[in-house]
Amino acid sequence: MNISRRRFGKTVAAAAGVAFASVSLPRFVLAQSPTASLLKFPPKFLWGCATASYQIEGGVKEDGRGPSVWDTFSHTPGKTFRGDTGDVADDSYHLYKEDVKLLKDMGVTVYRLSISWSRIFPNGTGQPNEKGLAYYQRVVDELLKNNIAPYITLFHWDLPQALPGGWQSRDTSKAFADYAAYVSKQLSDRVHDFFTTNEFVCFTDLSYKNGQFAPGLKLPDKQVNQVRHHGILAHGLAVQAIRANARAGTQVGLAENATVHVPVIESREHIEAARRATRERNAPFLTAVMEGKYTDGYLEREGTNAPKVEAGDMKVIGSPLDFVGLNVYTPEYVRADSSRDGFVVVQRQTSAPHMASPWLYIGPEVIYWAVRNVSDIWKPKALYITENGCSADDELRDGRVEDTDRVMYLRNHLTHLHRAASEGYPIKGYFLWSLMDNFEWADGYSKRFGLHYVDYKTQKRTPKLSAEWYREVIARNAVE
Ligand code: PNW
Repeated sequence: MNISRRRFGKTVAAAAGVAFASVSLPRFVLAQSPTASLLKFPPKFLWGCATASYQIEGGVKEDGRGPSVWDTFSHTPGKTFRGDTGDVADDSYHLYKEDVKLLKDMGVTVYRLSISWSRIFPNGTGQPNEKGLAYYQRVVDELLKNNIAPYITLFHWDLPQALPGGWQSRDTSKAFADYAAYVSKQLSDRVHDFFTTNEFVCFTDLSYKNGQFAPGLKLPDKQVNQVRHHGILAHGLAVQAIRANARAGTQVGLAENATVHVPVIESREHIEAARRATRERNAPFLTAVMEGKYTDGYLEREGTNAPKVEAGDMKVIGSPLDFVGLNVYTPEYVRADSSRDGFVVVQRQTSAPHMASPWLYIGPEVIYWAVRNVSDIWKPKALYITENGCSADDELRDGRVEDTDRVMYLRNHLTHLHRAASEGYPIKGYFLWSLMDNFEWADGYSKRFGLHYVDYKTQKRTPKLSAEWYREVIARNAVE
């Protein structure tokens, strides 16, 4: 039986009460007692880190890699901070053994990395490039040698530039399925877990509607909805392609940054409002994937701008998954109201605290509600936190980075994740974003999310205080 955190707390308090009554120990003894202060995770809980190909690899012209939309975009003046590009990034293309060692030193047992599609298919389709595949085989083998299980994301935004029309074209969804089929066939002898796509909203809306990510377009709503449809269709087709081509037992899911709705007060009406908001406000993405249909609300709202859907698409999109991965960063607060939707998203206070990235508002309960809302609505078999972490103004002083603010951020999030685990939600593991500082997309190298500080001039990696802290968490399987 799962004992809830609250009940656990009461039990501990009661036991402590007895101890206090008989020997009247000073209070701080309780605070230092390991059993009273440690929040233990389930015995087989998986602790990991996450990265993405274009953000860490560099080696963009190496071994026959074709260009991706992010090469083109980052080399276009004005698109990224100070014109930063992923040409070199962390040079993990060459330094991957060192990076595996960083993982090993922290004691992580799972690592989420992504594959650059254009290393494998330089033109997006056609003949595979064996040298590109060989790189990932080397990385995977190095991980396995160190008892770290690779979890592979097939698409983390670095779309092959050569694909005509990018995600505006339905053919791109099919090309993605072919690529997924090939990679999963080649790697599933050593890789057990695959994620299809990472964060639909980022490679659709942010890329084709807001223009802040590659390819930097600002299309009208109707075309954006079609791009979104091609994104989720690509995911569904890839799920089927992996099931048809990978070794039996291969596990498939996706990594999605669903908008997370937190009830303003934990009461029944607001909890229900947050649930309704989760379904409706993720309608073009996770809701469609989990339900195999667009909600009536979405179709009504979009009207004539709704995407063109071909027969069979929604069934493909709703292909059953083995797990759902959630990238969790920032909360939206919701309250119940009497409107037709039954919820209202509360405007953020101007005083709401955030980390170094201005969008990264802090609300650690977000991770609990991410797991709970998704579980309560769709009952996935298993869940992972596929990303969680933060940017901070890290500075190397006397060889150290004392990122106490990142530790604060992480500690609080893990406390709320612990609550989800102790209430019995099927949360299997946690991938911290990120192993090391890297190319933070349009923000270039100006924002650092790593547990390891990277000196981009020398490529030296230095563990931050947070890496030391994470190692303790993993060793104890608990957060303090
Ligand atoms: C995720 N936002 O992206 C990505 O999966 C990572 O590649 C990225 O480095 C990480 O989070 C940190 O940003 C996001 O503006 C990018 O809300 C932007 C947003 C959210 C997530």
